[in-house]
Amino acid sequence: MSDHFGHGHANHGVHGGAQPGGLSVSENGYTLELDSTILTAGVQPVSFRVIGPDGQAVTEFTPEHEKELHFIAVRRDTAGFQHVHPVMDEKGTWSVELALEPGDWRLFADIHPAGHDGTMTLGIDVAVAGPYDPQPLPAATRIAQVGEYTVALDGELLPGEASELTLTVSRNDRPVTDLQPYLAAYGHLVALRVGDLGYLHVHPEGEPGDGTTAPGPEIAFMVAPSAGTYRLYLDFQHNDVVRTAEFTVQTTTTTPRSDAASQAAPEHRGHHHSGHTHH
Ligand SMILES: [Cu+2]
Repeated sequence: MSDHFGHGHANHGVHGGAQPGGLSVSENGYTLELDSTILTAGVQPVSFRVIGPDGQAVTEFTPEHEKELHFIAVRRDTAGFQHVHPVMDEKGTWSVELALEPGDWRLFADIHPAGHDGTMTLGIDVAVAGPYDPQPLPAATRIAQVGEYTVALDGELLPGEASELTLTVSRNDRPVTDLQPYLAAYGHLVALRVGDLGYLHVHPEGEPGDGTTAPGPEIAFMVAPSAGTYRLYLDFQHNDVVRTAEFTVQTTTTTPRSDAASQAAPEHRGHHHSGHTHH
């Protein structure tokens, strides 16, 4: 089974016009089914199943990044992000604890059902009872502070193109060069599109033990966004603690290329321009 994770990620899904995942509760014949979609505030167990094309709960998954299922919870206003790894029983029911505050939440299951060709992300809405105090979107920023750690974001999100982002981790103003592998990578980045929480597949460049990827301070990712604003959540591990750095980033609206140069667009990226007409 160890053959199945960490390989072939470099180009998978990274092309212009890729649709984000997580916008559907059912896709490719697989459906996310929660035991309850009305929850109370507080820390509580949440349980669910993935129903397969045969109508039965799926019990066989191909691990991706060491886990058979990655589960993301975020409130609709992008607060309260949690990336957790539920445990499955023999009948295919998954359980995990979430810390939920009142409001409308979106839950995502990032899966690769055995026998299906590739990964998919299913998303479902849940309502958490109680007085909801929706928060405005945090301002766009390229620096995130997490306790003693500072994470700096470099690179541009280019609409419809494979875009490289580099996150640089420092602690008390010193670069962190001994990041710990966490689920077969030095960092995991989740990108959610503001407005519909479209879930972007983000792929780390390089992995621990490949002979070229250093354990910090830089972690590189490839992502292919549509135009818009994104919330980015970076999970990284250092000193045995996993922390999450959060950013708000907009795609770049002006290209550095001149009109004259645009006829000879660089060929090293963006093979699949979306065909949208600008202006
Ligand atoms: Cu995960």
